[in-house]
Amino acid sequence: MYVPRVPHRSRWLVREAHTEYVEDVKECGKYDVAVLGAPHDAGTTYRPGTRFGPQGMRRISALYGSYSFELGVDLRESITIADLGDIFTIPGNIEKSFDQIAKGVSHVFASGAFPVVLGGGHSIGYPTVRGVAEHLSGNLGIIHFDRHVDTQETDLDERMHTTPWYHATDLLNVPAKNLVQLGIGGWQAPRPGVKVSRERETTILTVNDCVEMGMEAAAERALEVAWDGTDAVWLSFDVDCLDVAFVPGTGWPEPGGFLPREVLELVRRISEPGLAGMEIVECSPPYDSADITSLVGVRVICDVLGTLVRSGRLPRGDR
Ligand SMILES: [Mn+2]
Repeated sequence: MYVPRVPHRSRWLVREAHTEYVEDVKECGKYDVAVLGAPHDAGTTYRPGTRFGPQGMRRISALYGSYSFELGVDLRESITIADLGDIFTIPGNIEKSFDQIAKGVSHVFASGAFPVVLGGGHSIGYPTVRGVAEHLSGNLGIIHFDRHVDTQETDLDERMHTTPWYHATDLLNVPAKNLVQLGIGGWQAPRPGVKVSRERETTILTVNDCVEMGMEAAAERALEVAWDGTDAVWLSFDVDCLDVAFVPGTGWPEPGGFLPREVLELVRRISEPGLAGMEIVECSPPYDSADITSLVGVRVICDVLGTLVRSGRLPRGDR
């Protein structure tokens, strides 16, 4: 199968050289993890630039080693990681880009490699989930970190980055009751989206909810919701769930978000039972300062992969 993409020679975690740039996308199933960029920001409603998110995260990934003292995991020893480059998205065409992204993620997921998608704006949440859900006989849950609900049907009359979960939960095997949304709050959560979240009975945990109940209890609640009757769970991580101080490089920064240590604890806990794949979205290097937003994005990926290794979910047992 041909997945149209832009060859991208820079490699994820390049300093440690434990990722391999894979020219032939048909080979990705030989790896435990496949990183691919979805540089699509045409669905952005205000500050653009997330098309450079994959570049930004790849570049800063060179700062990380492969070993985590806290997790007791060395990724290089434990798993193989391929970087497939970027999916060929069309800057002026949202719907066509959705088809490209869905096709790319579908191919990677079907290959058996764990997909790590570098966004891109949050509009990509719909096609990424579509690409995974089509391979499942059962249902898919979604754990969604964000300050914004992203559940309205359209924005500016299009399927923008404020709308992915309306369309994802329209898919037959992606029930809205298995969508849990962590970190919602502030003055940017649009009322049309909140109305849809209420109607479809998604589960919203605000930052204050999580702080009051504690991160452990919040993660347990998220897992209960996402895994209730589902076969797999997708992780969608919008960097703006963190306080604006930590993520200046994003389209809709919002004060009052999570602290890095809070969000990393949540991410580690929700990854433990396994995931179908993950995406990091809304990282916009043109607005970033000293690459710290990209640094957060890569850190979340490393912690998810490390947790999956530690809990025995990676590498895949069947190879
Ligand atoms: Mn957001």
